[in-house]
Amino acid sequence: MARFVNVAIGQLGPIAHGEARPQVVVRLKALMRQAGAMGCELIVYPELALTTFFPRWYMADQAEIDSFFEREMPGPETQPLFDLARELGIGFYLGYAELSAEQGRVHRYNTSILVDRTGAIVAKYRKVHLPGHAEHEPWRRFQHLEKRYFEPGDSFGVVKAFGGVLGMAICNDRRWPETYRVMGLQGVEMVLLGYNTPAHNPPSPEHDPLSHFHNELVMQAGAYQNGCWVVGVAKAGNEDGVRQIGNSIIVAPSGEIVAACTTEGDELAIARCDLDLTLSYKNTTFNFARHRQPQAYGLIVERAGAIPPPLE
Ligand code: CDT
Repeated sequence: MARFVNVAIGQLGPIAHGEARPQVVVRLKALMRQAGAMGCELIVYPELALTTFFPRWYMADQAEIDSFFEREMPGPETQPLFDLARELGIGFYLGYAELSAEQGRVHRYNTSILVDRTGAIVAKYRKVHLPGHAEHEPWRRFQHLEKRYFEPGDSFGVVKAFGGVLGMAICNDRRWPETYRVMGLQGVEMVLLGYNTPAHNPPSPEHDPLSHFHNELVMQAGAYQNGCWVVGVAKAGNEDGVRQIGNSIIVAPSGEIVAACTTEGDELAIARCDLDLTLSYKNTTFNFARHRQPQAYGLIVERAGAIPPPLE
């Protein structure tokens, strides 16, 4: 029997600094209702989808920093989203800043959750590849302080949900082939990922005109090389003076883009994703068991930075 997942991209336009959680949740619910009206069973929202992208500011006051974090999920302000999910029978991926206390220590992560059609959280993922920097760099027009505000996560898991094997990643993770391959080795059939990508990257402005190309390139390659669907969803537009790319897309296991947003605002795009389209890739060109040569890949896990051979 064919296995289809009707997936919606729930792209968000900017969330202003002063926009309160309940206002944002109203926007998320409007997109969820549209997705329901179009027959979708899963909607994917962006990274840090409840607030502005706060790592663009240097903050020294911990109380101010923590005002962007969620201490519980669902909490009183996010519960209405879970209630609507249950009412409509739609699951969702949601990115948010997580503040948790574990073994007497406070931890802060850039997190996403997967919620099933009953409104239950079935998986949680903590962003592994935190981009940017940890100290204030005043030369930048805006900061990218994820390395200051978050700890990295330590794994890429997958979960059986929506009739298939699903995995999650967040923003910068999508640029790293290891992200997809670690999940590919667990049989992932669909990777969900939200992002906030500034149209301008202060350390490498020469890449700016290529930001859509790079966005599509990495997700298309990740999908094809692992025979899986990839659903990439932006928080887009001019957010507090910083423009972020949209370019949200759904990529098939062939590497082809099958759905895309065209604006930088709140926007839905949908696709009927046949999970069995993964099979011809997983069973032929990317039959891992048959073709991979792990004995040749040792450096991948032994070494982080590149060490070129010494000069003659
Ligand atoms: N949020 C996030 O991870 N953004 C990064 C920006 C990279 S430049 C510091 C991204 O990969 O889009």
